[in-house]
Amino acid sequence: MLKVHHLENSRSQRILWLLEELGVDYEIKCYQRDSETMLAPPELLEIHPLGKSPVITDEGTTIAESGAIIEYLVDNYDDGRLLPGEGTQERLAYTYWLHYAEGTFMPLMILSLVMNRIETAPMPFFIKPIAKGIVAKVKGGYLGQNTRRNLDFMEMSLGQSDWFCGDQLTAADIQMSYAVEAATVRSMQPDEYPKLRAFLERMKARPAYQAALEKGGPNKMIGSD
Ligand SMILES: N[C@@H](CCC(=O)N[C@@H](CS)C(=O)NCC(=O)O)C(=O)O
Repeated sequence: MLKVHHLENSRSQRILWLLEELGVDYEIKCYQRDSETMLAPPELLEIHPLGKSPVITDEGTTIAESGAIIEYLVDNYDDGRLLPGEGTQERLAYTYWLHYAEGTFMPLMILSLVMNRIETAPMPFFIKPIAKGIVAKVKGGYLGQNTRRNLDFMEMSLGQSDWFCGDQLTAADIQMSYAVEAATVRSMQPDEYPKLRAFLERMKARPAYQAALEKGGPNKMIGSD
């Protein structure tokens, strides 16, 4: 049976959500993060050389990287509901958002997480002003400007439609969900980006999303405390 190697509080939540939307039977093997470093446990290295999650195994094949997993699952198990038709504008948008989430936006969210961590890390008092100065420079320059530009773009792209590729949920929305959730805790003020927030509310209201949460356990976004 298809197995999801699921790391707590991680991107693999969206793979569970996709499998629930597709109605595929699967089993979950859960892994806990190291409570100090937040890294995945070494057992995940036995599944894939990078030791990251998500990873799935299906019919003797191991597949890592969310985008590749999503493409594999849609190719093999979708009946056409979560993938726009070939040659359409929606299909172009689908390909774009599927790659954009991890290729463009998540690196900004990781840098954001690192900067937030440096700001609050315990360190000798005489180092603190230097560290804070570096963080302020990064946040005020490259990180802040690029994050804002990307969030504005994502908000604008939702336009009048419910999902990133139009009025139908696609697997690209499932890929985007983790990126938008990460932004809410790392980069957005509570009163900003109403369309992105409404997107997350629509996601949470879906029975398949709730079923995935029930099976995978609570999913707390890292960077939310
Ligand atoms: N781009 C990869 C990122 C994979 C990734 O970084 N996963 C995180 C969980 S959200 C992880 O395994 N972190 C634990 C670690 O790096 O040890 C994907 O989308 O699959």
